[in-house]
Order: sequence, then structure tokens, then C-alpha cells
Amino acid sequence: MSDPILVTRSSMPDYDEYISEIKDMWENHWLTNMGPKHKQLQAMLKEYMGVENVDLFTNGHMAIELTLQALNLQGEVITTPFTFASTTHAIVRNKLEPVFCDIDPVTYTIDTEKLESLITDRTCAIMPVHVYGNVCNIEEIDRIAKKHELKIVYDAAHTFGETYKGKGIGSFGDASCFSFHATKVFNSIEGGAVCFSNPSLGKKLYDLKNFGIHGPEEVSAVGANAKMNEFCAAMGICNLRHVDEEIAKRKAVVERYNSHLSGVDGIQLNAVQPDVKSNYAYYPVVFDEKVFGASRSEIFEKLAENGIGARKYFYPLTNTFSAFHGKYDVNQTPVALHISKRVLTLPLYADLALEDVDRICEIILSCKK
Ligand code: T4K
Repeated sequence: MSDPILVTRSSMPDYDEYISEIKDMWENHWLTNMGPKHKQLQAMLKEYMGVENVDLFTNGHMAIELTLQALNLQGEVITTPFTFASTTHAIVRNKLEPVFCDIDPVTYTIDTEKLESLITDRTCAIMPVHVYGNVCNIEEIDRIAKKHELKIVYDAAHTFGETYKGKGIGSFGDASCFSFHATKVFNSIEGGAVCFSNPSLGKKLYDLKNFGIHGPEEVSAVGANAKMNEFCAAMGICNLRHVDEEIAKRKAVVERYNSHLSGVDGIQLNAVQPDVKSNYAYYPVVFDEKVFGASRSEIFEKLAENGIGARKYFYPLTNTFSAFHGKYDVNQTPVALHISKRVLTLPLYADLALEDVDRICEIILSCKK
């Protein structure tokens, strides 16, 4: 059997490129705490992401957690359960209450038609997720947030490098939080970033990622340690040089999948949205067992038998996690529940061979009855 194919594979620069990038660290002995690589990557990202302000973090999760803390929120945060554990955990760990809104059945992002009815006098913020790189209904979220004076924090973990109507995706809301994890379109091994509109929020975030230290003799907040170290920043610098090429290769993989799977009865594919420059982050497929003739689980197993590691992102929904002891009612988000039971994310990374995509699709289509 051929080598296993996993859902993704980290992008890495050439070994020599990384080694030459970290060489000066043996001269300056500067390893962390906002050193020269950190500053360089931050400047490069500001330019690449087309945003006014960006700061770096140790990972995407801490970026979200500290953004919520910096905004000094209390009460309820409206979000979606069709996401990675991080989104909901960041809310709960800030002693805020998640209120789950259902998702749109096509983009899998927050359903803005259901959003406003969930607002109470305790609502302080909306945390929508640009899931799989699909962009939320930004205009409608803005309108609702303005009307009710709510903060907007986007979980933008999946949208690195995207633009909406020509603007960097990090330019919207009060803040957008990105993940640079090894599994993402752009990685700094582990890493994350927050793009923000108000510089005073940025100052708070800068302190919070360094224990809340505000000056040599002043600790003004109870912060965490969420600084990106220099090895990670160096990896980010190298990967950023190649990211456009990586995205172009991902696009070719996505188009190859589409060429086999589009138009097949019982399969819902993910389309690039109008006005969005996509990063081709994930390849989700929703299977309708009644029409396709095989269930998501059967297809998952069949792929696994053939050494192909598709994943059920995002199943289970976060509002069903045992960590929450049955506190949330999953029936309040029926569309999210429906999709989470039927979705499979297929392998997608820049170097995935197109012949392997052909093979994966052949296996999937062989399950059709
Ligand atoms: N918000 C959203 C919406 C997110 O999706 C995430 C993270 C976050 C927030 C939080 O951001 P971070 O704090 O993570 O920066 C993975 C990632 O760990 C996680 O970053 C990501 N979302 C989530 C969707 O996927 P797992 O548990 O599925 O990862 P794992 O270890 O099974 O890896 C998946 C595949 O990736 C492997 O089968 C092979 C490949 N891989 C993995 C690693 C670790 C590599 O090629 N290289 C590697 O180093 O969570």
C-alpha cells in the first residue's frame, strides 16, 4: 500500500533556508520576548495581510483568549458550535457565557438571520468564525453589532491571507484572531496573530501576552505568557516567502477534487464565495446518505482502510462536549448538528499529488450506491 495520506501536511521551507534564517540567533542570543525575528515577521505580516495593526502570539488560541480579556467583557458572547474547541473554550475560560447561534447551511458560518434574536441585555460581544476560510456575513454582523453596541471578535484561524472586497480579512470587526499552527495554510510551527482596529486594544494585548507587564516597574493586568519565540518567528518569515506559491498549489488540488466530485448527487461541496480571495484552507464535503447511498462514517472508514486520513472537522459540535456537562442544548443549532454529522474534510496541502486526489475521489465514488 502507498504511504498514508493525512488530512494535511505542514508546509516547510528548505532546510537550508531555515538554518540560514536562524543563524544570527547564535550571535545575538536573543530567543524570545519580542526579539528581532518577531519584529520582522510582524512587519512582513502587516504588509502581507493588508491590515493597519497586527501583533503576534504563541498560538491562535491565546490570541483569542487574550483578545476577549483585553476587551474587558462580561456576560454573554454569541458564537457558533461548528468550530474547533478553541473558540468556545476561549469564551468559557474568560468566565463569559457562550450563546450558540446556528450556522448557514451553505457557508457554515454564523446565520445572521438567527443572530439578532439571541441578543439579550447580557450580550457583550459576537464571536463569529470564518470556518474553513469561508467569510462570515460581515456587513450584517457589523450592522447588528452597531445597533446593539456589541464588540465583534472574529475567529479568523482559517482565513490567513484572504481578502474580502479587496480588503485584508483582518480589517473587520474590533479584532480578528489568526492561527499559524503547523496544520494551517501559513505556519510558524505554533503561532497566532491578532489584527485590531483600535491601537489602545493593541497596547493592552501587548501587555497581556507578557504577563500584563506594562513597564519596568509596573504590572497593570493579570496577563499570560503568549509571546511568539524567535524560532517560530523565523519559521514564519521563511514560510511567508513561499505562501503565495503554496496557496496556488492548494487551489490546483481543490480544482482537481472539484473536477471529480462536483455535480455528484448527494455531495455538497464548498464554493469560493463572491468577493473573497480564498486561501483554499480546507476541503469539506457534506454527504447526504439518503441520496449518495453511503454515510459519512462509511466513507471515512473506507478511506482509512486505504491509508487516507480524512477528518470530521467539526464533529462533535462544541456545545456537546462532555466538558460542559450537558449545559447547552444542541437542538438549538439544528443546522450545525446536521452538517457536523455529515461532513468530512478531505486531505489538502500544497504538495498533495493530483494523482492522489484522483485516487481519493475514486474511493469515495466507489462507495456511491
Ligand atoms: N479556532 C479555530 C477555528 C481553529 O481551527 C483553531 C485550530 C484554533 C482556533 C486554535 O488555533 P491554535 O491555538 O491551534 O493555533 C488541529 C490543529 O492543532 C489546530 O490548530 C486546528 N485548529 C485544528 C482544526 O486542527 P488536530 O487535533 O486535528 O491536529 P492533529 O495533530 O490531528 O493534526 C492534523 C494533521 O496535520 C495530522 O494528521 C498530520 C498533520 N500535521 C500535524 C502536525 C501536528 C503535520 O503535518 N505536522 C504537524 O506538526 O488539531
